[in-house]
Amino acid sequence: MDTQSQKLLVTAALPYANGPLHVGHLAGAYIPADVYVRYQRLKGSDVLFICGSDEHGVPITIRADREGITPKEVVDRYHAAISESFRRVGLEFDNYSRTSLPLHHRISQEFFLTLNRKGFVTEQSVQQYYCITCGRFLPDRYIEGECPHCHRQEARGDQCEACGRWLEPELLVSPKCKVCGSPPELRSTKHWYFRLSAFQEQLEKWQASKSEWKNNVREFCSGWFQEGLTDRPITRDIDWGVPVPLPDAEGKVLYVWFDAPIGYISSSVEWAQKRGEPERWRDYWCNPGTRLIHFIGKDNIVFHAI
Ligand code: B3M
Ligand code: ZN
Repeated sequence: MDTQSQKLLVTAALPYANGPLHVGHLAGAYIPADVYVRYQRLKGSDVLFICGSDEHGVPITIRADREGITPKEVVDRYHAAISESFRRVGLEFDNYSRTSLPLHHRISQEFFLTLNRKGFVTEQSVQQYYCITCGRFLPDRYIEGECPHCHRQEARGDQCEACGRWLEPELLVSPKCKVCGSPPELRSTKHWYFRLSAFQEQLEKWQASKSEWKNNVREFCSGWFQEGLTDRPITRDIDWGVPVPLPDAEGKVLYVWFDAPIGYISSSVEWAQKRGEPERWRDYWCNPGTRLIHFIGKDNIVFHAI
């Protein structure tokens, strides 16, 4: 291909705005991405380099609760600090956005509504822990208890950090609300699920065509395909995030891993708007000749590759 006209869309994982950047983040994803972008530009490639702060998710609300401030105050503080770190290191994104922007909320909601209209979202009733003292449903990370495998005491509802096993909150022995320490009770609530299972065949074929992907990424995906893709809940009962755009969804927000990858797109749209060429993002995102390259940490493989 003529490298002069090659369009490259390069993204670097959106850092969580719940703490400062450290050297590991810079060395692992951001500096390699920046080096790659500079190299491609020297070669004459047409590159759009996109990033932004990931401002939703339970780690942010947990920090806010712990410090007695609002999630908005948490993300304002760390978005500013992270942006400043990137500036001082000399990292130059074409756009550094943030997922709390109304633009990002609107685009994420459009994705949800399109999937819903096409029948890829289903509503399900589930049993979930509820804290009576705090008066709310508890996301997985708000629950702690004894790990059923290694018996460590403060295992989290989603994972035990001592033995590394993935958990479900209902598996914890003597679960407790992480905020107030009371034992929660199971209540029924409803959530919306993305029908990932419907895409197994299509995704498997697509992945098989990506011979240039790194081996560890391909193997990781193959493992998921072998186990079989299952439908995933894409909503949460917290009051910080992108509201679920349906009339009967009071108090529900989109799961952070549903909206965060859309952040790459909304950051590109914001870039185009700032240039006064609001449709320009389509030259990259809607062009079948574009190469999309993600710089990410290994914990993020599944959310980018599948
Ligand atoms: N906010 C970073 C992390 O898992 C996560 C990346 C989102 S990329 C769309 O540490
Ligand atoms: Zn509680």
